[in-house]
Amino acid sequence: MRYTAAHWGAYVFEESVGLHPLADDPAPSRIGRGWLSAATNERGRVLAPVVRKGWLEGDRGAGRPSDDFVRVPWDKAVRLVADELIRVRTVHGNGAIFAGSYGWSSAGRFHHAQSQLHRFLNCFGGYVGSRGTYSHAAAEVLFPYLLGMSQRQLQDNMTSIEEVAEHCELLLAFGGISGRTAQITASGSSFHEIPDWLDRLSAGGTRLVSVSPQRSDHASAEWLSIRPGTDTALMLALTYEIVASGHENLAFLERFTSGWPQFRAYLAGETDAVPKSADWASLICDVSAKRIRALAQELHGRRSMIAVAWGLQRADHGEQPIWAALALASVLGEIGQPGTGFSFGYGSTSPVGRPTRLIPWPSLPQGQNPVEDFIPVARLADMLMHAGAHYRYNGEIRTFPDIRLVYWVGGNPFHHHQNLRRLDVAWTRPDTVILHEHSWTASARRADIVLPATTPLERDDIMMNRRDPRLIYMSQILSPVGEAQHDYGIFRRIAQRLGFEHQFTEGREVDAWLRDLWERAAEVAAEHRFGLPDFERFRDEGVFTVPDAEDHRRLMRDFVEDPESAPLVTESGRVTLFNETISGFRLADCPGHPKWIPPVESLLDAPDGALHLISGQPDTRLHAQNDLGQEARNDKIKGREPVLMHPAAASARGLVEGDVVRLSNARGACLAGLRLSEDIRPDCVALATGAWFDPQTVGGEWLEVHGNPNVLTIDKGCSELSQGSIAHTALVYVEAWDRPLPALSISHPPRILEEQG
Ligand SMILES: Nc1nc2c(c(=O)[nH]1)N[C@H]1C(S)=C(S)[C@@H](COP(=O)(O)OP(=O)(O)OC[C@H]3O[C@@H](n4cnc5c(=O)[nH]c(N)nc54)[C@H](O)[C@@H]3O)O[C@H]1N2
Ligand SMILES: Nc1nc2c(c(=O)[nH]1)N[C@H]1C(S)=C(S)[C@@H](COP(=O)(O)OP(=O)(O)OC[C@H]3O[C@@H](n4cnc5c(=O)[nH]c(N)nc54)[C@H](O)[C@@H]3O)O[C@H]1N2
Ligand SMILES: [Mo]
Repeated sequence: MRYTAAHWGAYVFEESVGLHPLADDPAPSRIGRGWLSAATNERGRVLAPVVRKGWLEGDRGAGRPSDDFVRVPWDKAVRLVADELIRVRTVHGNGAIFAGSYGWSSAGRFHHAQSQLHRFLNCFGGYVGSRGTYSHAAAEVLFPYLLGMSQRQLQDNMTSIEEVAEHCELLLAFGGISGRTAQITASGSSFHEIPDWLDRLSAGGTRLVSVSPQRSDHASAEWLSIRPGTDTALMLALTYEIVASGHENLAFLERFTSGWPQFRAYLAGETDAVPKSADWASLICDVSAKRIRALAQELHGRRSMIAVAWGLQRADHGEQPIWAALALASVLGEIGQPGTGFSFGYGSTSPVGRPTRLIPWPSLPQGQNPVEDFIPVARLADMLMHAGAHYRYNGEIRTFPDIRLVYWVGGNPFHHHQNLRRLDVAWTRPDTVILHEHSWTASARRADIVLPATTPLERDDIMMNRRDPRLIYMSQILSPVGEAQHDYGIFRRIAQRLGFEHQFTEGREVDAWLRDLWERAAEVAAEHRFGLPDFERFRDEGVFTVPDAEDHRRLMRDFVEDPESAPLVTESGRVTLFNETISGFRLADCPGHPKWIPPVESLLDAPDGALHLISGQPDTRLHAQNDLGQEARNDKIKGREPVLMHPAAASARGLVEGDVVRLSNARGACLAGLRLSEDIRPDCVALATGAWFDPQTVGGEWLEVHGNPNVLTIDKGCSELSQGSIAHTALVYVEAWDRPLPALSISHPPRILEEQG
């Protein structure tokens, strides 16, 4: 039997059936159903190396993305890439090469695209990188100040969901806990336990209250429908009401936190004359004051967990809901107790809180990057547009580099970035964009040199996830499509031309690298007191199951048991409810304690007819991956991405289910297919991310015709502290589209010319 794996699960391949999930996966992801059809859809695949015609003729960017491509032989493509790298390095230096290359690429350990690129460019003298993620940039910057740990450490030590099921009486989940997002585990997973766990929670008597603009997160939870972007106000009010009724846990606050007096003064309104009461918050968050007060009383009397989904901080001032939630949990004083306290990211991906032993499996060594410069990941367009400009980030004043060459492997900025129309303008600035892709994504269409990569189905690799009890040998299942090669092979050829092949490959073929990874994995296993089979056996059997994999964590348990001997690595050794360092940065958009700051755009001051746009993760695919696969296509309405709207909002606009609608705001406009649902607030619409970006000129107007929400989102940082993406903060207008439906252009490859002579 041949196995393979993806971020959405592990699979067995059989010629007659195709891919099917492992038999004991309790809730296989639907995303896998679209994988094979996407990978084998030749109209979606990059079949050969191509170069933009204008670029070949000397144009340095202006023709992106409208030019045709010219198909070139591999040797020529390799030469063009090598020559251009040399030119840029010679004229501008390595600091002019941007290779942050953010993106999820595929699950295998060896063919991890971004690691391959970074290893390659480190041999070449380095590159400007990026810091943080689109997933949780605000959390990454904030948690070290608040809790003295990185987001990763926090996640690794997250209280086990089993403990929550056993001990928690009230799970208050901001942003819900959703089986939709729990389909995914970065770098692969052999099972999906969250839906099961949610069922057990309710069966076991844990009350789950989901605070969200959408009910969809968990059917049996109580739904507290909140106006998006206002959770901080609700959290502050819950805290205020608990204090007002004299139920704050002073013993916990005094022993385990610092800055309570400053934060309490703000809550009480001593600093701004605004007590953060339920009456105050209810006008902001649209939850009744009575309900807020009742919830405050329910919380303090019960063993409760304050859970925050990642999505909440992907918003303007995204630091605040995290900090306010932590403050609420501190006032309740149950942090570090079994199954209660504070959590971040349950369900946002599957492994958060997974009761499985953490094993730090090895990965591909990337070498050292001699260039120190970086940007916060979501400041991409700002960097390209404003070389030399200053900006603030995490207490520093930094300067945007002058980028002449962009090299991207394993990511899709024209999926993930906000305000794509702006990015399209910024993207004309660099001289050259080089990209490896297996699919004709919007980013591939906007590159000067596109090199065809294989998908994981076309090569061997190993899935080794730090938090999965199984290791999977990913066997090649398909022959490479067209002239596709794996990224390692591509880099090897370019490295050869540049004269550092041996440094890049260390003389190893793929098989030797996989064996090397396996040998290093065996050392890690030995440290964890178990053995791995030899490589051949693992390859033949396809699966290895880690023995005694069960492990339960409890966030901040040691600290709470003994704060003197296990202090947090923060400025006070405790949870900082007021943080001197952050306060010292003097940022208006992120002061020294959790604070309600109205978002740049929100329903609170929305013009008539405006709706809040939620653009979360798609149920049918991973971001923009597999958008041409059957599962995503079957879900579309007249070929457009479905947008979810409340029936009342639809009838007010004369719209019915199945209509094509136009969503617009000052930044852009897109079409989508209307789907009605009572499970969303009437003042919100939800359009998932990931429909392939397909801008066209229709009737003289710029229009994205497929349903990509990032033509509507705002390209601005959460704050000058974290500079994270604010994808969830945007207002839109929705109206009927009664003009002829423009054909999609992204379901066909771009025009590719044969090279002349
Ligand atoms: N509006 C809005 N926007 C968002 C978000 C949101 O919530 N709302 N979420 C954000 C978040 S959290 C994230 S993480 C980002 C995700 O953004 P991305 O990670 O950029 O999105 P993907 O579609 O997963 O892009 C990965 C690309 O890698 C390619 N690929 C896969 N395997 C390989 C390989 O082996 N080699 C090469 N060369 N390429 C490969 C795939 O074809 C795909 O195009 O999006 C962000 N954007
Ligand atoms: N199927 C699928 N799963 C995925 C992914 C995918 O592409 N497809 N991507 C993975 C990745 S990279 C990431 S980072 C995670 C992201 O995981 P999350 O960030 O948790 O996912 P989102 O869908 O962005 O948001 C979660 C929920 O937040 C709610 N929400 C939005 N705004 C607000 C608000 O202001 N207040 C409250 N209370 N709720 C709000 C939305 O209704 C949404 O249901 O998902 C992962 N899982
Ligand atoms: Mo993400």
